[in-house]
Amino acid sequence: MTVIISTSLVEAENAKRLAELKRDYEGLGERLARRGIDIDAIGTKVAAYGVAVPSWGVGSGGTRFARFPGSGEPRNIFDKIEDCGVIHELTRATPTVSLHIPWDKVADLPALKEKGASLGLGFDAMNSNTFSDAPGQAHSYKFGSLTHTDAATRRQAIEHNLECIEIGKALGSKALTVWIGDGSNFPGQSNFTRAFERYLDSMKAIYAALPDDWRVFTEHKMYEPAFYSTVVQDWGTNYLIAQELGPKAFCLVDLGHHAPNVNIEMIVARLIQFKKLGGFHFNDSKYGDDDLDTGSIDPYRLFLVFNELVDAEVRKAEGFEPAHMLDQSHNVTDPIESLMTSAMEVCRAYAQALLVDRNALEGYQQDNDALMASETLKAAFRTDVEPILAMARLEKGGAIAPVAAYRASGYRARVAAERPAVAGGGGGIV
Ligand SMILES: [Mn+2]
Repeated sequence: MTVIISTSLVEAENAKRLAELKRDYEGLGERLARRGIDIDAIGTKVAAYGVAVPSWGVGSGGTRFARFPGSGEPRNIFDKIEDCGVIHELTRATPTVSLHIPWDKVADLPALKEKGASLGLGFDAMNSNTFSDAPGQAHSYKFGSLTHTDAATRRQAIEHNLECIEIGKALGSKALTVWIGDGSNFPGQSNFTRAFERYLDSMKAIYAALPDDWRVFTEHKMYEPAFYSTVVQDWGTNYLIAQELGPKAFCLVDLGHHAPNVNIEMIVARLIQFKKLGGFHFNDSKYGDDDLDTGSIDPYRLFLVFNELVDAEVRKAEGFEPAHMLDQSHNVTDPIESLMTSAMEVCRAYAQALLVDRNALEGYQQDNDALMASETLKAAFRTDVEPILAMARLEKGGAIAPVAAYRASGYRARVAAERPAVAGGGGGIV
């Protein structure tokens, strides 16, 4: 296994913090024991948890106004995989990478697979891109892709998704995520019913090529780039798609793809109940699809989503196997630091949700004790689980304080010297 950040540096960084961590862990263990919770059992579950890193997240993103590149940005997928390797080495919580095609297209797929394996990384869901035109493609997606009025354009978009499946097969991926930007900017521009019929026909052609052990995740998004109507605009349409396509089709929930104040955790519960929750794109938002760092704006909402996930996990809900991925765009931070912090926030929400006293909660629900039901969730959310997360990282060979260890390593300055700045890049909002 290749090590990017020196093991001795991580050990030296951990040594500075080990005594305090042990005291904090013991103290928390004692407090949790009083609530009837075994801290080691929580730690074991947290240690087994992983979230996929988006390959497109390790470069600086941008807005529709400008992109401000950082130093040492990855130039290609091999550089991106190394950055993802750093994130996993220090957090031990991101064992897989989710690729975006054609941004991450390479001629030598076995070399890419081998590169991932050398860093302990596997490949999560493949993401297709028919929301922008690739250089030299025959038909433009300006007016749509899988739902385009022109059959040849739809065919081209289908073929692209089939290619993503083939690339994924070579890398050991087991899922395809499809998000399209198709929609309209003017009332009357598009026939809602015809467009959705064309979408279903296109997706059926993609679904037919899906290997037996694969799943397809369709991702809804309320608006943008289309500003009047979007073909796959909400979870209701998404559920209809998954139903129409069949048992290998599931809905993907990107936390930023809803109207403000929508009860996302309730959508999650519904999709679990009807066995169609495929996975997540974790991020956070204030106004729209902001793609901010997970848990940076509303950590309580993230916790409430995980509360539903743990509820399903505890009762062993049938067909419950969601894929967990981050999907963020980093404009003002070092993407590696943002992704490490976000992965830890997801672990934190999971750990907090594991602390919910579910028997007590059920009793309060049964008795219509609204205040105590809410307080039961709050008691879990208010618990500082950092010692559990840090101990899990330490025991798996990671860093007690990943961002501090990363800064001490000088990795960014090192790659800045090796990687000349490139124009453009594959940062984006998806
Ligand atoms: Mn997304």
